[in-house]
Amino acid sequence: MPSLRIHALAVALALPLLLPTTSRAGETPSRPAQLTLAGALDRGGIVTAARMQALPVVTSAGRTPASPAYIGASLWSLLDQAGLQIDTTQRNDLLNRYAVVTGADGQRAVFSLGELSPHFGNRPGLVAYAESVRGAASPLREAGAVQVIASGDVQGGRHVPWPVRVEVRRSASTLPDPGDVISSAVRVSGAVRRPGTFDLAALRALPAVTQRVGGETYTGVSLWYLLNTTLGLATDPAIRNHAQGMYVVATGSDGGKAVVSLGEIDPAGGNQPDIVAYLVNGAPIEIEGFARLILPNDGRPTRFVSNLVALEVFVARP
Ligand SMILES: Nc1nc2c(c(=O)[nH]1)N[C@H]1C(S)=C(S)[C@@H](COP(=O)(O)O)O[C@H]1N2
Ligand SMILES: [Mo]
Repeated sequence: MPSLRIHALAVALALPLLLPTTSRAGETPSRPAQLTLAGALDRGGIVTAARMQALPVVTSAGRTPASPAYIGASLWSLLDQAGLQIDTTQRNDLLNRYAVVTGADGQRAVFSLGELSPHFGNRPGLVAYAESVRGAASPLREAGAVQVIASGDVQGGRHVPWPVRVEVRRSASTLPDPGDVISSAVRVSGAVRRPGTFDLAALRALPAVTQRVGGETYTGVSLWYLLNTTLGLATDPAIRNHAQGMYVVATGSDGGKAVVSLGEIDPAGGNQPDIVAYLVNGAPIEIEGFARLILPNDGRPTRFVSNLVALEVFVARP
């Protein structure tokens, strides 16, 4: 609605009051927490008002007409503007990277760059600096001048009040190129309680799910079910929303990798219907190995790791 956009711009113009306008070293912060961009970025550093204002204003509708809509910039645009560093010697290196958002209370939320990128997941996240109730916009007052929200997540999804740091990293997977074979089993390891190796028979023994992507019908096992129910995520119950700070790396037999954040697939988060597929149109996948990762809502199939050999679950380190 146009009125919301005008209000959003008015709030954006008031941003210098909310965010630091300079980033001089040694300056005492006027607020208890500032948002800093760090890691594999050409232009990291403090997120100033000028930086936020340079980005397109986006809004995220509230759950009901009475609940607040959030106003801000997309997390993707903020990171993209800061110059994402990509190793061009690695194929699709962007998809082997993630951003971890840390709140002032230490809470962490992981976003894969694949889910944020408009070319792949196109769920760009929101760095909100204002809210709007029934068309009247005002700066965020509670829980920090900005908040990071996965606007596509369902209730209970990733939401970091008072974010102090967004760090971009390559995944922690160190699996070498396994030798470009036709895969016949996938090893699931890392932060799961019952790590194991699954061949075709083991996958077929789990509940089957079907997803249509483009013109194809894929049959397989829900990635969330496999990790959370079959293997058991090794979450720490003392850490609130611990799974939000975790991610899984799929590796193919040619060394191709893709990161999926657990927040993407958690039914209480992004609720994405991603599967480990072993049939395409009712027939074995074969040439692409015995199994392949399928992310039905990705705009292109680059994360559809074929000849799957490994799924490694990681907790993003602090
Ligand atoms: N293991 C592995 N999987 C991979 C790739 C790869 O190089 N290695 N390429 C990806 C890319 S870039 C694309 S476009 C799709 C192609 O899948 P399709 O042949 O089903 O279209 O596979 C994806 N899966
Ligand atoms: Mo591709």
